[in-house]
Amino acid sequence: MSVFVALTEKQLPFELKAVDLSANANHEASYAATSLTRRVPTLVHNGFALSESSAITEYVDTVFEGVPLYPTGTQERARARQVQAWLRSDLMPIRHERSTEVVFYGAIKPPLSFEAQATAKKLFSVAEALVPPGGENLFGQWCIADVDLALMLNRLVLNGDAVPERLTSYARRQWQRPSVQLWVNQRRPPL
Ligand SMILES: N[C@@H](CCC(=O)N[C@@H](CS)C(=O)NCC(=O)O)C(=O)O
Repeated sequence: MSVFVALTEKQLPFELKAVDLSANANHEASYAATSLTRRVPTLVHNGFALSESSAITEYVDTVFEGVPLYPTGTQERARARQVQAWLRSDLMPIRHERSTEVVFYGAIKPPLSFEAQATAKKLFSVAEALVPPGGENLFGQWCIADVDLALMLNRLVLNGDAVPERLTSYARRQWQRPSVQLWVNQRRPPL
């Protein structure tokens, strides 16, 4: 999602190729030849292939003009990277119990375990410290870390879990961004 949004925000022409993970297509020789880590997403640009979404969005922001994907200030930029790295390496109970099926297929999952509830509290306290009251974005101007944080919050919001009002409004506003809506409304194969 973040790579799709990044390419769309930059108004770059690109071709999207789906990889069937359920058929282990990411381990086939043709895919492994482009993705060192055999994971999705992988960007291929002028023969250069790169996996790991935050590495890709940084690359895209560095190489292409247009809407900035990261804040321009050094410290805010570092903070945006911190948010991205944290969201990708922590909060596993939420990711397991509120998979992206909730977000992109409208699935509703059973109540959160105690562990996931504790994880949600941690997410809320970090997000409340970062999202300015009444602010639309984390760092004034929109950046790609807003998409990542909104996705994590929407795992809970869209399942109907209790989420602080301010964070719910933030996640819902971020979700209305046209590049995000383009991804949300992509045709997806049935589960
Ligand atoms: N931190 C990575 C995560 C990538 C990732 O977990 N990709 C999953 C699908 S969402 C994948 O390729 N799974 C297949 C596998 O690891 O074999 C990123 O942001 O790109």
